Amino acid sequence: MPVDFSGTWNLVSNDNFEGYMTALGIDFATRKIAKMLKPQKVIKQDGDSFSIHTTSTFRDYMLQFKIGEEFEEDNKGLDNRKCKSLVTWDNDKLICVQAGEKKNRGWTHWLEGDDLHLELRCENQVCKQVFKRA
Ligand code: YOG
Repeated sequence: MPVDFSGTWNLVSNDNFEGYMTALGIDFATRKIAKMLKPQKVIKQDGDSFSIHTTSTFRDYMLQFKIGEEFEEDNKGLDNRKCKSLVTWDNDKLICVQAGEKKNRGWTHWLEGDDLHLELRCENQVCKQVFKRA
């Protein structure tokens, strides 16, 4: 049985989100707002199909994908750059590679104890987020 990320998760820590946003070219004013947010993730996992809905008081972002199937991602409301994204399993970790203009862009999700972890990567910046079940 694979791990199950399904559930509603609240952000509890957010390390170097500023560096990650700067690498994505997010402007100063938007970064100041974004770093105050405590986003929630609602994850639905059904076999190889996932939806990850990240919501906040400022912007929302919805992602749907199937493991092993490359898709066009528009990052609408984030940096708005299009990329070709692919999510695969690496043991119990969910790994997304976001190929496009930005080098080394992607993210990794995994569970640790009762917590959901997320590493967000762009160029030479790594943001580390931890979520707890709502
Ligand atoms: O998650 O890709 O779970 O999509 C990353 C924000 C902030 C908007 C959030 C809104 C990057 C202004 C999504 C925050 C900074 C700043 C709540 C992370 C860009 C713009 C939406 C992500 C994956 C993995 C699923």
